[in-house]
Amino acid sequence: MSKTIIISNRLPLQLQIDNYTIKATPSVGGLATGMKSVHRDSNGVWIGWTGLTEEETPEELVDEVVAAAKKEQCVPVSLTEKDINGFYYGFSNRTIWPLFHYFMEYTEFEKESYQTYVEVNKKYANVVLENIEEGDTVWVHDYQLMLLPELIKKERPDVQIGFFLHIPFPSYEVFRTLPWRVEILKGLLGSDLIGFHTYDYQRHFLSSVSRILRQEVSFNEITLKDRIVTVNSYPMGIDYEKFSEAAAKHDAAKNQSELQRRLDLHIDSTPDAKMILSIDRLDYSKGIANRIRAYEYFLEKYPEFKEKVRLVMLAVPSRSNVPQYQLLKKEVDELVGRINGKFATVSWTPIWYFYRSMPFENLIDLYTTCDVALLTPIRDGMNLVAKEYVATRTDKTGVLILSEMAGAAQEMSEALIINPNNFEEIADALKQAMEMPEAEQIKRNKFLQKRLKRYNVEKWAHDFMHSLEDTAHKSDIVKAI
Ligand code: GDG
Repeated sequence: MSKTIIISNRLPLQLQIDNYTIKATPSVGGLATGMKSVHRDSNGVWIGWTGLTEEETPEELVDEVVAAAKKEQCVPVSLTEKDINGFYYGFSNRTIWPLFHYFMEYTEFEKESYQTYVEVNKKYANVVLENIEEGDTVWVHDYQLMLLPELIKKERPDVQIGFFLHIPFPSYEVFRTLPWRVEILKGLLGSDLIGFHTYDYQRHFLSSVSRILRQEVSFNEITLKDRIVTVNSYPMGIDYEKFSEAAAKHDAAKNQSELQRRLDLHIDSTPDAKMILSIDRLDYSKGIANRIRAYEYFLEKYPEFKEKVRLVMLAVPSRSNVPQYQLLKKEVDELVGRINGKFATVSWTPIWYFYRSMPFENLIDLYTTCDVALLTPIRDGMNLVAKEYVATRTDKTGVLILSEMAGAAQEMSEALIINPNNFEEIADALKQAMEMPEAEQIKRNKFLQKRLKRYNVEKWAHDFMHSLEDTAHKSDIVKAI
């Protein structure tokens, strides 16, 4: 029976060794939840890294690691500390991530880390090739594995390969600065189908292929010697039911939530103040520092809102080995301290700042308790948080303020769309959100929810897989000519 092989940098479960026992915890990210149903329904395997390096895994536990992964239909790729440093913290997160998010000044071009990226992509390829059987379909995910499609295709031209990029694909003028631009494009063209969140990323990619590789591109197809590569956009959805049901349950429990308790206890004795939510990984692409400055500007421009609003900011620790992330942490800590110091009164703290990750229930607590979500990425492939916030608004109230630089903005025009560099616009949107009549909030969210419910993550995965099946027919036609 043929199966689908999913490959991503990390497995959907994280393994840890505690006192010589292996513990598995499920990953919480959008990719993990999104692909769960494809993984479950396709009798498939998921290939990726467990989170444990070879150095952290005692020899006698290696088989147990494999067995723990196998229980969840996963196959681990074994990586060393050096691999992780060069491949993940190096080329993936110091070259590709900043470049593809237009942070040219943060982008490092280091030959050595690129070489590790090549080596590690080969390690993934070897595991894939060991697990492929005739008739299988392969779905590769994200920017850490852009060489993988070509490595697999070379050995197994009979297998259909799909690739999905979860981050933006930059414009040709930015992409062309990469010393390994040809290798990356050729790596991706090993796929039969390449998917992006938006039409713009798709367009940028096609333009790079035609200008850098001088390859003929017509509409959304690239014709190679022996096959056709299809390129299309598939905006990723969320597990709508999971979020809306959790929110309904939360509402019914009339909550003893952490936030509510704090307010009831009058720790901050302005319980009626409106709450503005901000949730992201602590990443420079998410525009967190800008957001705090824009909030400061809002309090200056509209002082009547002092003591009437509060920014609840969850910043989830991320990639803390990369210097830019350490600098950002320092900047955000200082900004929060400065603004709280500047505006706070005995009874009011303008920013509640949490630097940690939270369990799912607390996340739902934040989504359902906050009146406004303020998401201001400088660049963001999609931004699932925006979609999750809307999905949890069971009574349809709540206002989403969203950066036009997030892929999600293209499908969420009923939100208040802002330019994250324009503090004037953000301050005005905040005022508009504070004053928006409930009927208008409900009207906007009704449209948004309808769309999110219809195009959920299962539909997204299904559409991609369906298009991938179609590419097989196209290739048969090319071969026949
Ligand atoms: C990349 C692209 C694209 C966050 N904090 C906690 C937590 N989360 C969950 C959210 C959401 C996910 O993590 C974050 O997804 P985003 O889409 O917002 O951002 P990235 O992590 O940067 O993801 C992005 C995405 O891939 C998918 O293609 O949209 O543009 O950058 O699901 O709920 N979950 C829990 N605790 C937390 O503290 N449980």
